[in-house]
Amino acid sequence: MKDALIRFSQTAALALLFTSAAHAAGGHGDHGMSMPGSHGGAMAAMATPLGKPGDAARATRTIDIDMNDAMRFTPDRIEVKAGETVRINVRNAGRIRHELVLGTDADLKAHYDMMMKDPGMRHEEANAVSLDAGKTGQIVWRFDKAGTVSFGCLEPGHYSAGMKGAVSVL
Ligand SMILES: [Cu+2]
Repeated sequence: MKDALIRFSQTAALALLFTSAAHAAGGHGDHGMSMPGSHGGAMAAMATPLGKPGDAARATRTIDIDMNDAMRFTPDRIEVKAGETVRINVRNAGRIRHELVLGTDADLKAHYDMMMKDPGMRHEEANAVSLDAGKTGQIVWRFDKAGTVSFGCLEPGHYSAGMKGAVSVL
């Protein structure tokens, strides 16, 4: 356990270093990063191509997505039509906690950095579902605009291991 904690601190320190380096490098300016401390609700309220929480009664279909301990979503690519409301039925097929958070890449990255510093954090917003082993949950979401909406598992170590996917809004 002590080893694990030390390893985690190192990982967190590395993540911080990387974040600082990325900020120092600058020159992006192509996306509005969430400000530190804005975790919780801010994502859904932001004006992005993300879309918004949907009305379950208007859901046109259900899309099943599995999460597993190989740090993968299955499927990791889904397609929806602009204006469509879908029910995303998420199942944790693994033995450890996973979550599915919908967002822009910038938001997911920013939230992931926060999760690395505060691993106990749980996502309870409408754009996320956090599940213990064997559990299922749902996100009902309305995808408003054509483009790509990302999703990822922000549990420490998962997103960076490639636990991510994308919704193509056509
Ligand atoms: Cu995960």
